[in-house]
Amino acid sequence: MRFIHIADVHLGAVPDEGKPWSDRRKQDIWDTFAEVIEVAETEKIDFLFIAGDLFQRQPLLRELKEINYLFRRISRTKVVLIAGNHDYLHPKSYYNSFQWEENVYFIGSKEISNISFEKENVCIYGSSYWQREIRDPIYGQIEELDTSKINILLFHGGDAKHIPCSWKKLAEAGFDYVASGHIHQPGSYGENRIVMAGALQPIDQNDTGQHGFWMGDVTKLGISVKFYPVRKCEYVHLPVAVNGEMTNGELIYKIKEILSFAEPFQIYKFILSGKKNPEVEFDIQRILEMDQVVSVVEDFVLDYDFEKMKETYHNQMVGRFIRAMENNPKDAVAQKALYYGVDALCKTMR
Ligand SMILES: [Mn+2]
Repeated sequence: MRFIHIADVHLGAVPDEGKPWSDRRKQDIWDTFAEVIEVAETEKIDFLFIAGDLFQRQPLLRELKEINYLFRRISRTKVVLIAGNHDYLHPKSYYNSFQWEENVYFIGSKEISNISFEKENVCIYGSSYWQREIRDPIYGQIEELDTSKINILLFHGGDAKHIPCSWKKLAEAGFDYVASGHIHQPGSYGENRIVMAGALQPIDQNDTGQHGFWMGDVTKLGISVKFYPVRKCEYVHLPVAVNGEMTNGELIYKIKEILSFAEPFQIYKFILSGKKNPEVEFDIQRILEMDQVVSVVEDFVLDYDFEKMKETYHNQMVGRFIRAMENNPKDAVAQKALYYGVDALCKTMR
């Protein structure tokens, strides 16, 4: 049985709001979903699994109609989906009353239930969110499986507030494939029997690395499944070393040079670390206005000459503070406290 597995599409999300590329990213999310639908058609896929959070929030009726139209285009493919914590089954959710195409199977039960497909000898288990958080694990709910069938579980969660689970325990439950969602980084466990799809496209700047969909083949003899990246956008977190000699112009030059080698689909978060001369002002706003820069983290300390300051400000607060801090253990926390303290005191003197 051939399948495609996606999760966390988050249709309706507006990534990097306020940035010039935000609208394009919003549209990319819809376009990528439509592209997956086309792949399902050309690859003659039997099952499309959507493991929760298809929508960023409660879906609008017209949005459900849009995706139902896409599902109609792949009438040979059976679409099985569950609601996640973002698009959970609120009492007023349009999910509750929507008339899906015949090839669409929405598993809306609170507890784990299953749908059997006799012809394909497949049994698909799953449950939906009825609220934003579920703190109970699911193991007690999984009944004994009919091992003559290909058993599949659609699962959304994996952190403390969203159905906590251990992959090891889940692997022991005996499913031929567990199609998971919620964690936005893709990954697999237990010889690909358990796959976390990852967000189809990154939803915010913390969704670093590659994103895409999984396509595979599962039989009673085993599973083969592969990740297919869709490279419309990739967030990169890049540390940039600064030092006490560095001027603002040098930093700007360095950032521009990095960006000149960037792939067009990359968006950067720069983490400035190291030491900065207290006299130098970095123009962070200018960096933030560059193309392909979403944020800048100032993670450096100011480069003070503490020995010299001890002498110069011997009888003043700064001098006394530096001497007092010398009694602390020489660890990273004490170092930071020293820098922050001196910095605060120097600001009052300027
Ligand atoms: Mn989720």
